[in-house]
Amino acid sequence: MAVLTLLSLALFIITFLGVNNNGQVEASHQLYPQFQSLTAINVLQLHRTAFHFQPPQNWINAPMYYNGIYHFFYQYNPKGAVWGNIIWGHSVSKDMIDWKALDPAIYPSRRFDKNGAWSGSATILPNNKPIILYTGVDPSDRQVQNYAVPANLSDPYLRKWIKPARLNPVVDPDQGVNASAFRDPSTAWWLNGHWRMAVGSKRNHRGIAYLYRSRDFFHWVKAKHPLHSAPHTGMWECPDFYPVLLSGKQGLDTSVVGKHVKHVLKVSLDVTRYDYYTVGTYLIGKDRYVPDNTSVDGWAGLRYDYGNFYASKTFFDPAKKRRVLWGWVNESDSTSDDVKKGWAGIQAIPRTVWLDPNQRQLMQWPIQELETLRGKNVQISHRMLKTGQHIEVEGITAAQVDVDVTFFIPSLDKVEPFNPSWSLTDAQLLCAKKGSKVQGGVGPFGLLALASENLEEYTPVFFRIFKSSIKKHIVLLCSDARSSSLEGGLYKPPFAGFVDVDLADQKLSLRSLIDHSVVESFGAGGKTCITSRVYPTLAVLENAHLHAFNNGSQTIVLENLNAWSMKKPLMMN
Ligand SMILES: *[C@@H]1O[C@H](CO)[C@@H](O)[C@H](O)[C@H]1NC(C)=O
Ligand SMILES: *[C@@H]1O[C@H](CO)[C@@H](O)[C@H](O)[C@H]1NC(C)=O
Ligand SMILES: *[C@@H]1O[C@H](CO)[C@@H](O)[C@H](O)[C@H]1NC(C)=O
Ligand SMILES: *[C@@H]1O[C@H](CO)[C@@H](O)[C@H](O)[C@H]1NC(C)=O
Ligand SMILES: *[C@H]1O[C@@H](CO)[C@H](O)[C@@H](O)[C@@H]1NC(C)=O
Repeated sequence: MAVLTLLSLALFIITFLGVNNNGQVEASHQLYPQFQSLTAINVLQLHRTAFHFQPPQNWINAPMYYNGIYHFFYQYNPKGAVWGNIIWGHSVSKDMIDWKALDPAIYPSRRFDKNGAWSGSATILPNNKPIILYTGVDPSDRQVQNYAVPANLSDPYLRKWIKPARLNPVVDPDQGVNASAFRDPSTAWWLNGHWRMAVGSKRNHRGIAYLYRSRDFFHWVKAKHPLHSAPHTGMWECPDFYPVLLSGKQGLDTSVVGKHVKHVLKVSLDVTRYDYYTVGTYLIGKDRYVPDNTSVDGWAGLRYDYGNFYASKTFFDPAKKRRVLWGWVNESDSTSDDVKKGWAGIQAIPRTVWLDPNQRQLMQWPIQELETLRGKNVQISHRMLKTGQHIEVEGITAAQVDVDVTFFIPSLDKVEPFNPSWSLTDAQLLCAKKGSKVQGGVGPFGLLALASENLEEYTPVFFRIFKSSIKKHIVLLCSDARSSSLEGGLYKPPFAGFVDVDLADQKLSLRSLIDHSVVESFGAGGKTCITSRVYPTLAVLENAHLHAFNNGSQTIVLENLNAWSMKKPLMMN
């Protein structure tokens, strides 16, 4: 029992590689041997984000907490801005805002990780000792699970990690496990005298989270049944399994079970490159997880974020009693652009996650610490937004801003019908069709981020409301990158998600964190989140503008808008 009060240190590390049976490394990402080890000479600053975490240069993708310090371990290429030479970069912070980079924590050095030190997670053992489980690639190119421990627990930054030869690897892929698709051990949880962890895998097209049990953390035995699996979902990367309270925003240690909680299983689906989750029940007797019948299990399921957001992990932060989600946001430009920029990949702003009172989905909100970066504030209240009207938010740094707005919808009479032939599982298709330019009934209304002076470039983030026979109202949130840049050769998708709200109060809120080349948005208080990467050519630095707009036939009231110019945190390298 004492263990339940001990805390899990979550460490989030990601793996993007597979190794095929010919022993050839095969990445989900393309490999670029010609660029892999080029040293970036110039780090281009134009689209570089200011308040989102990124290492000084090069390609990153992943994130931890222990004894008052937040640790972030990430898959990092020290030699170039494309995937390759992957080691565990390590940065530390007291608030997840200001960061200090340390020497790499883990890099290939032993037989059991000779060909790669990929993602993993951390757990805090009962004596308050952190331990990392990670995937190593051995000389036969098999994916094995290893452990690493801090060399000196008195060092508050846990700078040095050791990988004892004794007992490593702790898990070998057994008969029946595909050794080329067996990675990303989760944070372990303690239950009935055993530690448990999930490891991502697949068999044919079935995605699998294998379950392993151990008494001592070093000798692991595969359970007869996986924790969960689902057909036609492909490889499951970075499985994350944790409890959430039925009500309230407080987070829970990973080992908590009981009638007062539900469980969440998140998997990163390698085939679609999005992070999906289900809300469900952990059947303790059977040691299996079963999604609720309100959660779709697969590609049409709920996503943490409907934009660029992958390989995320959560951790329980005991200091603030919250569960924090951190995801990796890749670039939407080309590999050669990344080489020119000298950097690629940022982290989304860490988000507090909790169960929506409707118990069907999670809620997400930027950690409160972000607000310490808020500088100059501009407020606009009670303004009408008629059809076609824009209101510019002046006096803030529109390229680096936190904006939070509440719209009031005076009438829902003009809501446009939802054509039954449209897909209720593919919001992006609907956003592509309807966009911000096609006039609607109620909506499109929302924000125009990173807009150039004459609107040659802009990224609209907006709502559109439909009515249908199935459900009274269908609310769509879009973050449409199609007009974001005059530059060609970029990935400019009209990202979108549905928002599960009843509109009884006739209000919809939207918060966007705009940071040069990223627009990270939270619809309806964090019910639906979308992160877009955009690379304007005109709407840069002081030439970027921010507007609220309405292109629906129904007048909308901009009830309250607050925008804050954002300061740049310290990211010491
Ligand atoms: C461990 O870390 C502490 C605090 O930084 C330091 O004083 C001590 O010398 C370190 N011990 C070793 C063996 O490095
Ligand atoms: C094992 O995984 C690899 C990598 O994804 C895949 O190429 C291979 O087909 C899988 N083997 C089997 C038997 O499913
Ligand atoms: C879903 O599950 C709940 C109980 O968990 C049950 O009451 C309900 O009837 C189920 N709905 C469907 C459509 O199966
Ligand atoms: C609003 O609609 C008009 C007419 O279609 C279009 O020209 C304009 O670009 C739209 N505004 C936005 C923000 O998309
Ligand atoms: C991010 O980049 C875009 C454009 O290249 C790809 O389409 C996405 O699949 C990719 N996302 C991830 C998680 O790798």
